[in-house]
Amino acid sequence: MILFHQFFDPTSCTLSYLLADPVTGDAVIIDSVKEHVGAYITFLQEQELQLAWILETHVHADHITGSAGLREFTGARSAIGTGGGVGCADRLLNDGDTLVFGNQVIRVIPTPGHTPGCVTYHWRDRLFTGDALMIGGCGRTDFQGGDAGTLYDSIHDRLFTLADETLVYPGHDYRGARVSCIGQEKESNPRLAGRSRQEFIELMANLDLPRPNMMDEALPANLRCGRISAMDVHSA
Ligand SMILES: N[C@@H](CCC(=O)N[C@@H](CS)C(=O)NCC(=O)O)C(=O)O
Ligand SMILES: [Fe+2]
Repeated sequence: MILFHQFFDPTSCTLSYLLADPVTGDAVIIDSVKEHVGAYITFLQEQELQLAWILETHVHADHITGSAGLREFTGARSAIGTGGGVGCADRLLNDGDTLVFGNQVIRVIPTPGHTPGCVTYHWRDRLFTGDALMIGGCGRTDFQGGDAGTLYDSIHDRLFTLADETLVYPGHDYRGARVSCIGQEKESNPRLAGRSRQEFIELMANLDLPRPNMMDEALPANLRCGRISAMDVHSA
């Protein structure tokens, strides 16, 4: 039985993850994408898994979460870091909280900076870092309450203190990479390696990135746990 599956959404370059307990068949999905809810459900059925948790690493600006559809079809509960302003989630997560599915445990590590409510999920030998630490990159800090100094501290104090061999599975990759590890990012991440906190803040202030294409529809929908409102279409 499958324990771990990585999904890729080519439109937003989002990486989503399905984790499952091989004994009980309980599963968790991290950072689902609305357009792929049908594919996730087919996958769960084929693998005879029951979805227990729908987890978000943060309020996404570039795609709409699959949370609403998954909750409706599977009855699974949703969870997101506290501080993200998402009151509709079934559970709001704090530092050190644990999520249990079958005999598996996920630990919550707050990693704010890209947004104030960003969390990293730690399961077994791997981290799901969302848009805190990416492979050879990191989340931008120029909107959604982002703060480069806070992101630097999250990465250095909460992630780079973990064992070098801990695997890093990010929320996005724009260059075709799929997995890294803490040791590799410490040594060779071009935004971080050899840079002081002040240098990192300066670099992040000058990235000059275009806004995500879907930002205006994604943000309000994700703040409602993925439920679409006629209001969004109206105001768009
Ligand atoms: N062109 C992309 C923009 C993607 C983007 O801004 N991604 C955010 C994550 S929500 C980010 O932090 N990117 C970091 C980077 O590009 O260095 C889109 O429209 O989706
Ligand atoms: Fe993001």
